[in-house]
Amino acid sequence: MRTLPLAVATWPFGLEGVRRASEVLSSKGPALDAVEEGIRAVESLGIRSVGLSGLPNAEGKVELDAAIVDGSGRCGAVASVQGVEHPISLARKVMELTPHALIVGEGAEKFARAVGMWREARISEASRTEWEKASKELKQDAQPPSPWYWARAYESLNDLHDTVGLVAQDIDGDLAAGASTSGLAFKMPGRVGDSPLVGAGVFARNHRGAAAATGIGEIAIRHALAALAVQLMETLPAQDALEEALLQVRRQEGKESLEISLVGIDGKGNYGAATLRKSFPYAVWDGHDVRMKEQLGLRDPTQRLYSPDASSTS
Ligand code: SD4
Repeated sequence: MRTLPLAVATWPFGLEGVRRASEVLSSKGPALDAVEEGIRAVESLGIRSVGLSGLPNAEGKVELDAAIVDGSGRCGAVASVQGVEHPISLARKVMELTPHALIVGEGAEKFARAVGMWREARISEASRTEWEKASKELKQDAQPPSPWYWARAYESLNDLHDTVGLVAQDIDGDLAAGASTSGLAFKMPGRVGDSPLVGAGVFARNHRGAAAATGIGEIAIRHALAALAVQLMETLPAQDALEEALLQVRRQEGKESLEISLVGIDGKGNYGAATLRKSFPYAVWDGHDVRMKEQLGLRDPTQRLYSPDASSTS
């Protein structure tokens, strides 16, 4: 099958990722390379929610999560890893050089050293200042499982949108998905979100679809969200499948609005995005131009209000 190449990524910083992915795809590169290269571009931006510039955990350490999935069924991931500039590339090395799917913490750091990807873990000045401020507050009522502690971590999501999730389809119709994040700011040390968990934060199967999630990882984990969305793409176009997946989440969680969003591409080359927030900005390259789009939240549990406009599927 030959299709128009496509790349879709989460949040405004996703634009940079989609731009880089478009260069790879335009020169007939595979979707897997487009995902890795696109995410590397975002990891290099110096933002406070992806890469080494990300905000740290409750102990001031930047712990990174990332995964990459090839539509052929291969995958690799790293979690809670420190001192790695491009965790998405380390995830790809896990996929290509080891028989494993996920390596965490110190083991992932050892592996990073072995493949020349480790560097001394240093927190940026901006992140240190932010962490010092937060840790003073944390000390007042500090230890998990205090509800206040979690409130502080989740609060960070209000103005910091964390994960870069990127899905791509190449001219052969092959799909890939990936994600990279520093996770929730001031999280409990060792806490792992959805992004490095294949099926929760990312999933891809050729001919069926690819999806990536962003938001509160625990929600995506509870619902195996990316896998659910891709499963639904077997019978539904991307936009409907993503909305249906989030409607199921909303029904089961019993809450109208939740900090969780999805981007995806189905096997036929339609793309979409869905959210349980009020709105969700995402970036697209559809073979023509790179642009930002805004997806509005679902209106009520029985109805899809915001069906894709004519330009949101190709
Ligand atoms: C996590 N899903 O670690 C990530 C955070 C995120 O927008 O995507 N925030 O739970």
